[in-house]
Formats: sequence, C-alpha cells, structure tokens
Amino acid sequence: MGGFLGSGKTTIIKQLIRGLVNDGKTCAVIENEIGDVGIDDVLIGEAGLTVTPLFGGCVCCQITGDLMTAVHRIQDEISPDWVVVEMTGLALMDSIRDTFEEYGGPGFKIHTVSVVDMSRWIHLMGALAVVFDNQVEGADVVFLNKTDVAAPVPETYEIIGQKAPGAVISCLDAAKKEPGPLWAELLRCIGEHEGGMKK
Ligand SMILES: Nc1nc2c(ncn2[C@@H]2O[C@H](COP(=O)(O)OP(=O)(O)OP(=O)(O)O)[C@@H](O)[C@H]2O)c(=O)[nH]1
Ligand SMILES: [Mg+2]
Repeated sequence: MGGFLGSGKTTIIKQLIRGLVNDGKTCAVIENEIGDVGIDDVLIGEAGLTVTPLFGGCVCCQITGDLMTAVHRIQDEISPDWVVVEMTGLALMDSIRDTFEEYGGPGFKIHTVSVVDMSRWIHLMGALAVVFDNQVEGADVVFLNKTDVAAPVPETYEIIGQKAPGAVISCLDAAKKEPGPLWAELLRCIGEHEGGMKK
C-alpha cells in the first residue's frame, strides 16, 4: 500500500487487518519506519500479527534488499495468507511492483493499492507531480481517503481515472469506517480489477 505521507495508510491497514482476521485469515504487516503512527502493540497482540520493521526509511532505495528479505522470511517462518506492506510516503509504485514481480517467486500475487488524501491531493499533484502520478499510475486500486473532509466531485474521478487507467477507484473515510466493510471493499475492488484485466 502506497500513498503520500499522512494520507491514511496506517489507519486503513489497521482497519483491513481487523477485518481480515475476523474473516479467519492470517496476515503479516511490514511497516516502514517513517511516520509516528505505527501499528500498535495492542492490535498486534489481539490479532496475532507480526510486524517487521524495515531498517532505514526509504523503501525505494532498499527494496531489492531489506524488503524482499523481510517478505521471504515471513513466508518461510509464518506463511500467512496475506502480507500487507506499508510503503513510505515517497515510494514509487512501479519500482515496487517491478521488484515484487521479479523477486517475489511463484505463487506470489501482488495487489497494489494507492491511498489519495482528498484534503490535499490537488496541492500535492501540483507540487510533487512525479511522486503523485507514479503512486497513482501503478495502482490496481485507488482509495480516495478523507472523504469526510473533502468529498470527491465528478472531476476527481475523471482526473484520477486518467492518471490510473484500469485502476478501481473507491471512496473511504478510513478514520470512521468499520473494519469489516473496509476489508470487504478491498476484496471487491481487487476482484473488479482482476475481472477488468481478463476482458
Ligand atoms: N478526517 C480524516 N482523517 C483521517 C482519515 N484517515 C486517516 N486520517 C488521519 O490522518 C492522519 C494520518 O493517518 P495515517 O494513517 O497515520 O497516515 P499514513 O499514510 O500512514 O502516514 P505516514 O505513514 O506518516 O505516511 C491521522 O491523524 C489519521 O487519524 C479519514 O478518512 N478522515
Ligand atoms: Mg503510516
């Protein structure tokens, strides 16, 4: 899961893993070290999750090293149904996807999710166009988050849709959303994206 700093990735991941665990699935979470809101110990204890902090900050620079090592270790040691990776806010989606495709190995299925902060996206798109565009372009699913602060308008879908052709776009206010619906919504979006690719 990628998306700019503070867009709501950790908030969404916390909701997703609660829903996922309620659904009887196992998961591991890989967190970057940037950001002051982590996946808290209480949640980890409750859900039986493993969090592997990556050394250093920028996943882009380290992706061929630490990240894949962490993913393989998790696969070997606990073999969860899902591995959820929170990328740093500046990570580029296409380099992450390429690396997972190259080093992930057989049986490894990748779903890329980009979180866009509705309260700041227009500003970010102007000021950090390269990062913004790359994070959205490479996504299978785009979550428009913080819709309680700024609701998307038809032009929002048009612009994001042009930047992310083929991505399934879904609206959230992750701070409020119940865990079950958010996990179900992600599965729905992934299914819709895969269905679209087969056509
Ligand atoms: N109003 C509102 N606030 C939200 C929503 N989702 C997340 N937030 C808040 O946004 C802030 C940042 O959320 P995080 O989940 O830490 O964002 P992040 O993308 O993980 O941040 P970094 O890891 O630092 O890049 C927190 O104060 C959240 O409570 C939302 O849907 N609406
Ligand atoms: Mg975070």
